[in-house]
Parts: sequence; C-alpha cells; structure tokens
Amino acid sequence: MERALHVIGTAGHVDHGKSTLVKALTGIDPDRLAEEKAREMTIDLGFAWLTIGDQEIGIVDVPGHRDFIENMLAGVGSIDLALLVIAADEGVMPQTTEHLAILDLLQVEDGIIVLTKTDLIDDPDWLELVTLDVSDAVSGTALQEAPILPVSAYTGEGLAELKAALEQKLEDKGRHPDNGRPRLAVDRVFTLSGFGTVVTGTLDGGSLSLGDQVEIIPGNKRARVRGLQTHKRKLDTAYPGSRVAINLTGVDRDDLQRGQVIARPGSISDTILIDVAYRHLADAGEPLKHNAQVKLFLGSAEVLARTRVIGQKDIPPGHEGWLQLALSEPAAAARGDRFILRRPSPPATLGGGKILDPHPGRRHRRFRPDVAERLQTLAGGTPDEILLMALRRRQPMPAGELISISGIDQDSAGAALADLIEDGQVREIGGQLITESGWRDLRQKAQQILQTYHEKNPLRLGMPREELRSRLGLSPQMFNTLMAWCTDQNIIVIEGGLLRTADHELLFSPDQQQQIARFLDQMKRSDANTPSVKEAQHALGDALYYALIDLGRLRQLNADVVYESGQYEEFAGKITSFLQANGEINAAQARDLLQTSRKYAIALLEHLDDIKVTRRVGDVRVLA
Ligand SMILES: Nc1nc2c(ncn2[C@@H]2O[C@H](COP(=O)(O)OP(=O)(O)OP(=O)(O)O)[C@@H](O)[C@H]2O)c(=O)[nH]1
Ligand SMILES: [Mg+2]
Repeated sequence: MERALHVIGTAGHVDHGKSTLVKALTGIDPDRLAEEKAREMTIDLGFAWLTIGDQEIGIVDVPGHRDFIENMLAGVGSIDLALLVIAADEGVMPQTTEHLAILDLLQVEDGIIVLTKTDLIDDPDWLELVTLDVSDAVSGTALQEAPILPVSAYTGEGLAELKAALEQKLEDKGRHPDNGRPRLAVDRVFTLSGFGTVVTGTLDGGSLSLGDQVEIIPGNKRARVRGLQTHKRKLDTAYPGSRVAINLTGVDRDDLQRGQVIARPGSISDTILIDVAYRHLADAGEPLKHNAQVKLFLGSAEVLARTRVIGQKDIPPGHEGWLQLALSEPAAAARGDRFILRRPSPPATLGGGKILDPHPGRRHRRFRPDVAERLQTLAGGTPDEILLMALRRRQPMPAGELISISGIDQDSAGAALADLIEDGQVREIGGQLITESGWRDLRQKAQQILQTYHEKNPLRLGMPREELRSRLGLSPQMFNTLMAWCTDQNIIVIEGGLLRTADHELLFSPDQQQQIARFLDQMKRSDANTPSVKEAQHALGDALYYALIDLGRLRQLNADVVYESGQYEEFAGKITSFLQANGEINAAQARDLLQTSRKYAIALLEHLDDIKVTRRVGDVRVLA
C-alpha cells in the first residue's frame, strides 16, 4: 500500500450542487437510486472516489434536504474532511448552518468551503458579499480556518484549485493510524446474486484481510470476510481510512443492517447506557430537559434514547453538560466516539458531543458531586486517572478487562498501569487488580461482615472461612492474601477454620453458664454412653450447643455421638495407651476398654482414623 487513504464527505443545503461537484471531481454520479435521478435530489448516501497525487480519496455524498438529514448523519460520522458546498447564488441557507453545526459537534476539523455555481454570478461584488457571509457563518466553528474556494462544476472553473487544496490538506493530515482494532460502521447492506451478502462502510482503526473472523455488533453474530473491495477494486487486505465493501459469509442478510459495527471479535461491545459530554446548540430553542426522548446518532446508527441530565436541572441553549443516555436498544460504542442528538418531533438537531464511558454500568444519581467529578476526569483525565477511576468502580478486575472498558488504547493503558503498580497505587494479586484504597476497604468490609455476624450470632465463635470468602466475592488467592494480611495485623483471628474479629469472645449469661455447667456435668457422669447429638442439642438449644462446639468444650464425632472435651481426651488417651502397649486394638477391645457399647467404640475409632491418630488394618486399628 503506497497511497495514503482518506474518506471525505460533502455537506450543505439542498440543491446547492454537492452531487454535481462530486461528479465533476470524480466522473462518478453519486446519485445511484432511480428516485434520486427522477427527483434530481439526493435521498440517501452516495459514494465516489478519485486519486490526486498520492492521495486515494473516497467521497461520501450526503443529501442536503432537511427531510433526509438523518441519512446524512449516517455518512458523516467517519469522514476526515468535509467539503461544505454553498451555492454562490443563494449563499448560506438553513441546512448550510445545520450541517455546519453537525460537523462542528462531530469535530470534523478539516474542511474546504466550496462556493459553487459561480458561473451564475456576473457581479463580483455579490461574490465578495457571499464570501463575507460565509466567513461569518463558520467563525467560531471547527471550519473557521477552512479556505473558501469559488468553483463552477459546469465550466470547471476553480476545480484544479480545489483539487490542489484537497491534496495539500490530506497530505498534511497524514495516514490513518492502525492500532490493530479494525472497525467499520455499516452504512449499506445488499446481496449480490452468486456472491452473497455485502456490507459497506468506512474502515477505521486497523486493517481487515480475507479470511478474517469478524463480529457484528449489536447482535454479536460472527462472520468471515470472504471478499474485500475498495473503490471497485478487489483486495486481500483493506486498510484504515478507506471505503470498504466486505463480502461476509456465515451470517444471514437479515442479521445485518445500517448502524451495526463490524469489528474483531471481542474488541468492542454493545451498550444500552452511556455517559457523555454534551453541547446543546445555541439555536436549539429550548433547554435540553431531563428524561427527554431523543434520537441518538452514533457512527451510522440511529437509536431512540432518554436523557439523564447530570448535575443540573437542564442544559440551556449554547451550554454544555454531562448526560447519561439510556438507549432503547443496544448500540456499539467506544470511549471518544462522537454523536449527535436530534429531537424526534418536530425534527431538529439539538446538539452532540463525545462518549466518556460506554459502559457506566448503572444509572447515576443526578446531583451527587462525585458523579460529575468522575465525568470531569473522564473528559479531561490522563490514562492513569481514568484507569484508577474505572478500577475503583468495579474491583478487583483482571488487567485485560480494565484496559478494555477504559477505552484507552492498549499501549498507553499498559504503560499507565505499570506505573500505577510500581507507585503502589494498584496491587496485582493472582491476576486481579485492586487499588490500594480498595484493598484497605476490603479489609474493613471483612471486619464489618464478621462484626455483624458476631452481633447476630453472639454464641458462635466465628464465621466459616468459605462463607466470608463468598460474601466478599473474592478469588481464593485474593481472599487468602487478604486473610494473611488481616491476621498478621491481628484484626482477624483464625481458629479451627472459623474467622472472628480479634476482640470477639463468647459471653454467656449466668443462666446459660448454669445450664452449661449442669449439662457438662451430666455428660461426665454418663461415662462413655453420653447423650446423643440430638439429645444434647435438645437439652442445650442449638445456639449453646454450637457455642460449646466452637469453643472446643464439646467434641462431636459423627452425626450421633458427642463427648465433653475432657471425656474425649480421656477416651482417646486410653485408646492410644492401649495401642502403645499392645500394638493393635479391635472394636470389642475398645468397647471393653471404654466400658461402653459397640456403637460408641466404633464412632471413636473411626474418628481417630479420620484425624489420622489410628489407621485401620483389616479388623483392627494400629497407630498411624
Ligand atoms: N449553473 C450551475 N448549476 C449547477 C452547478 N452545480 C450544480 N448545479 C445544478 O444545481 C442543481 C442541484 O445540483 P445537485 O448537485 O443535485 O445538488 P445537491 O447539493 O446534490 O442537492 P441535494 O443532494 O438534493 O442536496 C442541479 O440542477 C444542478 O445541475 C454549477 O456549478 N453551475
Ligand atoms: Mg445531491
């Protein structure tokens, strides 16, 4: 690929000569529909191309009629430069102004203003007057520095100068960056017999090659690139900055439509809630209200949405603000994408802006200061500020996920993240990232959960380890690291698989103490034939029973048999002494030794097997 690739677009009032100019420049009539030819009016987007010097230029020709402005919006989303066409005999007209406002909101900063149909003007003073008028109209917009060139598409006057200016501007712009993330906003879908489904659009961000797998968003269908064309030329690889037709296989025609995005699988996701920075046009008439229904134009997509005005009651004409937009259906969106809002009825362009967060995840409280603060950082923040903020809102999170939701390009995000880890602002534990303050919050949260648990269960010594881990929603590795830190600092104590705060102890009332003493006494007196687990629970109540278990005052051997701890030690001691003296013991010997029934003897032997004091060999036990 030697030539630099660019896509430019026309703009301007109906009938001012956009399509005629495109034809004069390229030899291609962009009005392809029969209805367009019949009405001599552009209705939908038209496409043409030309090469000037090293610059290969695709042109998107838009309709000027106000009824078709929404088609125009599907085309101008991804252009590098605008040709704002103004008929010299009419001068600035309503859609001249509206298209100009749209270009300004979309930050299409490069442009050439073409004063066309000059063959109709005999009076040089008139031309001068119109030129002044145009300068006035563009002042304060993105096109304020754009040259104003007089042209006649009929006589060809000024066309050479226009081409020279175009070449110069595009040369200055340089080549499109290739960051390995191809993305194409679909503006046309059609089927060719014997060929299949074709989508067209402007390719941005990266290249696409034959055989590549792609994802279609929203809808998240996968497809494969079977054919590629730019400007009717077959290609093996299409590069960013060009108009591309993709022949797709593996997807139904019905699953494709204007507004979708074609990208590498997993590189961009759809959303129904976005945070944006918004500017309300000065001539919008009324303020933009909270909870207003609007049409969102994003890339080539058009979606109904509702506004949430953040931090103020509404946004007055000519003012800026933060919005959260709730979309009526999913759309593909990435941080930094520009958009336009229109009022559905009566139709009018309201304003537009930039996406700050394509996945805010939740509805914001409108007047909380931290919400506006966060949007402020997103609008002007450095990569590390944005990463920290994204992480703070949903942590812990793996690095790859953080980078992808931050919307920052891979390289800058990776570098910023490495700095944050080195500075100690972010920790990486078992592949998960967490901010330093998030880490401290976790410790506090663990402590709080235990405290609440102790309050609710005053007679439990602590919470089972696994329960705390799942309540905190942590991976085992992160949880273990957290617990190691908490026990190290003596904030949490681990005892027998139970976790408790360092200051928690079991306090029994005098009544309970009496009840316990009575019960344990009874246990001791009952020798080896102790009350069953059921009987013990009944006598003490569940709460006291488990408290004694937690405290180690009772030892439950199986579902049925429980001993007082002193008793347990005594019986276990008898068995081990017997084994030391005799080498082995069978169930009958154990029964006689403990003067109990076979059931109790076996329960104890099996328990000793379990805790690896003894080992079973055939019918006897030996020391393990
Ligand atoms: N005399 C003269 N007429 C022109 C010139 N360029 C265009 N026209 C005429 O102006 C009319 C409108 O031209 P189009 O090119 O269709 O205008 P457009 O801006 O594409 O219109 P829409 O796409 O509907 O917005 C046609 O009748 C053209 O023949 C020009 O340079 N000189
Ligand atoms: Mg036209």
